Amino acid sequence: MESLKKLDKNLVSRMYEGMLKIRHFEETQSRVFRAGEQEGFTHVYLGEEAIAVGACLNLNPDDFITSTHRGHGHMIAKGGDFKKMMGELYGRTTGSCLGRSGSLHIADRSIGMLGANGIVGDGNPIAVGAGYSILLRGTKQVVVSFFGDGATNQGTFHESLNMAASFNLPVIFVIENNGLSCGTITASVCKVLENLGDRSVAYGIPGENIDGMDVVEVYQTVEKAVDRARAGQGPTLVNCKTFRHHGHFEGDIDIRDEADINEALSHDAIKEFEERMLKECLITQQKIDEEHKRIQQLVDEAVEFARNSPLPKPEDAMKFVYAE
Ligand SMILES: Cc1ncc(C[n+]2csc(CCOP(=O)(O)OP(=O)(O)O)c2C)c(N)n1
Repeated sequence: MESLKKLDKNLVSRMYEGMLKIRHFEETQSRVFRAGEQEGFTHVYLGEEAIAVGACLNLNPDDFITSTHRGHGHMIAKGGDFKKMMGELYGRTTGSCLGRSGSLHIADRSIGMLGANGIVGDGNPIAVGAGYSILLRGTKQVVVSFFGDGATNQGTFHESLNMAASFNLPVIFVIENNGLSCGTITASVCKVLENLGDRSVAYGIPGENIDGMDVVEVYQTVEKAVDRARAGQGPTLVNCKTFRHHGHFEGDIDIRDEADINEALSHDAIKEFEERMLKECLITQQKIDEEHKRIQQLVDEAVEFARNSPLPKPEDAMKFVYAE
């Protein structure tokens, strides 16, 4: 593992802050959702923080991301505002989609977050569309599409990679490979699960298989892919191995063995990053404790803001509906 001292100090602290923001937001989201404070479904990103943060730290505000049903972490990493996000999760008018999207379709165009998505594999064609628009407009923007290992067996994955490769589109396809697709162990339906990045060969583009629990490795791999994309050299596929802490959705039965979960939890991306920073004297335990507290307070304020925000009015239900 590379020394953190070789990296820009500001980058190291942004990596840490980004991961902590997702961790505290999602732990709180899990708690308030299970307490019955919100409607619908919610899938949290706990455990996978290093992927969204490592990837998005390479992006500019006008770059785009597409996301999945597990989208809160991506939105936070792209600069999502806690209050607008909690407002949305509570279905309030102060939410980033005015309370109409909830968790599964949360979006914020002002930060280039084109949307979480309830349809598995559907972020990829949207990313290709955004990439094509960049090509037509002749800008230097890029798109990062996040999706799970389960989504790599959807037709949309293959169609999207083929089109992005053929047109040299500036899209980085990032697989969040937690080895599970709801209650299906993905290895039982996919022979190349470990090295899903090798599927890039079929489309003539570069592919990487990396440790998605190491924010530095994710950052550096996506950095290369973003450089290629901005230089007009086309897409890259990045397979990040990771572990999700909770069951598929909040309230779901977890199909995994408790011993396996505990073993995986002992390699937590954030804890290991804190240990690395402490070992290299880049942070003190006191500062770590203060950071956890500071970020939890921001989340708590966002929850209070959302709880006190108005619900949409029934008579406004047809507003912003484009088709009848
Ligand atoms: C087209 C489609 N098929 C099935 C589902 C039901 N479904 C929701 S999430 C999911 C599993 C997705 O697994 P993966 O892509 O690996 O993402 P993860 O949940 O592991 O982050 C499935 C099958 C769906 N929402 N959309």
